[in-house]
Amino acid sequence: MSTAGKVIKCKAAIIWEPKKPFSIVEIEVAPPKAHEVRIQILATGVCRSDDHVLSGALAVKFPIILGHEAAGVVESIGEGVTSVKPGDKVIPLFVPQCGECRACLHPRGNLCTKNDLGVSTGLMADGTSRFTYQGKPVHHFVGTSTFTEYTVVCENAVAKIDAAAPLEKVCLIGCGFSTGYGAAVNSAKVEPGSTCAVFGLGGVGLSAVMGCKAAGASRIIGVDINKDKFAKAKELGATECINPQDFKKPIQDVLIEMTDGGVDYSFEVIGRTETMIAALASCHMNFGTSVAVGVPPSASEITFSPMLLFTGRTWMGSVFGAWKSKDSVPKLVSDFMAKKFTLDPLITHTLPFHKINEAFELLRTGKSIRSVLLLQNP
Ligand code: CND
Ligand code: ZN
Ligand code: ZN
Repeated sequence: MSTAGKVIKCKAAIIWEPKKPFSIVEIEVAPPKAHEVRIQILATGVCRSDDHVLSGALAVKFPIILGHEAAGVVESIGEGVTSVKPGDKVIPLFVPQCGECRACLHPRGNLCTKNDLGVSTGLMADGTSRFTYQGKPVHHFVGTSTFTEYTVVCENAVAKIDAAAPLEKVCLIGCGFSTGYGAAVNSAKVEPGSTCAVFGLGGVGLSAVMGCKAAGASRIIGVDINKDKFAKAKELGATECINPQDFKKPIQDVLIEMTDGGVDYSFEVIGRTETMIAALASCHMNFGTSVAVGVPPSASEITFSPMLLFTGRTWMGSVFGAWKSKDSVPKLVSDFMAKKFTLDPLITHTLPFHKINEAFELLRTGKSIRSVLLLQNP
């Protein structure tokens, strides 16, 4: 029996307040309104940005359903939806692409103004939520909310993908892989023969390593305080790895010495203000570019010497790897299907949805790269 047009009761992982675990409860998911799509989520990755909400670093409105790296199947569509239909395999997009705003129309922009990042409302475009628990609304997260069996997203925030794509793998194209890889190939535009440093070797940082390698970098230096990350980083293209805790001097001084004055490109993929400055200072003063990928705590500010910029360095940020999401995600999935890159080394754990708290513990203790939670059998 079709569920289209009806409220769906299903399981979702709700966070009630920071520093508390997820509770899996039965929620109600309203049908999609005009220009909205209801998706059955089948696989979702666990990214550090979700954990930034749990730790209290990223400010959102509670209660909330987190999750922004997923893949699923369209269950039903609202009025006026033309780009997807029920049964299509899709990836929700935490950076939408409306195609009409200045960012979408600019050749370089990808941060569509319809996004719900930064100061988040936790609501759909009409100012309401599609999720309720015991009659009370529950907030959405960055327009995706994938830690639930069913979610509702705006049509601008969903991309149709290859029907043959393995959802338990390509869910990483919804965030981690695309964010890191794109930071290297789109934001920095790493050139053949260049020297790169990647700070933070988690799922996003390792994807930046893969992007640097694909772009032809000849030296890729991985930087992490967890040396257990080094073997995988080397497997994916890092030529050397260093642990800041092994040195008495600041890591930027170590990198400047190792590279005759600084790297061509550095990437901060941790989300800490100190390492953002260290990454900037690590790149060459004349032509070095540093890309901030890690999500900083909402309330943080940075103080740094303006000489770092005055002497010629470039500092830029990169959200979702600078990909125009709705156009690029289907192509990235096709490239994966054509074996142009691999996702397997990034997926260290695959767990059933009810083990979501365990998956976050694996991330916090540095034991996982990416955990993928399976909601049904994809
Ligand atoms: P994950 O936690 O897996 O990786 C971070 C890595 O940094 C770990 O290996 C840590 O050991 C390492 N680390 C921690 N502190 C330090 C330090 N002081 N010096 C060196 N290394 C350190 O996280 P992830 O890969 O899932 O995400 C990385 C960041 O990217 C995180 O801040 C996340 O919120 C952000 C992000 C950004 C975007 C975007 O669009 N820009 C999208 N999703 C996630
Ligand atoms: Zn993410
Ligand atoms: Zn737009």
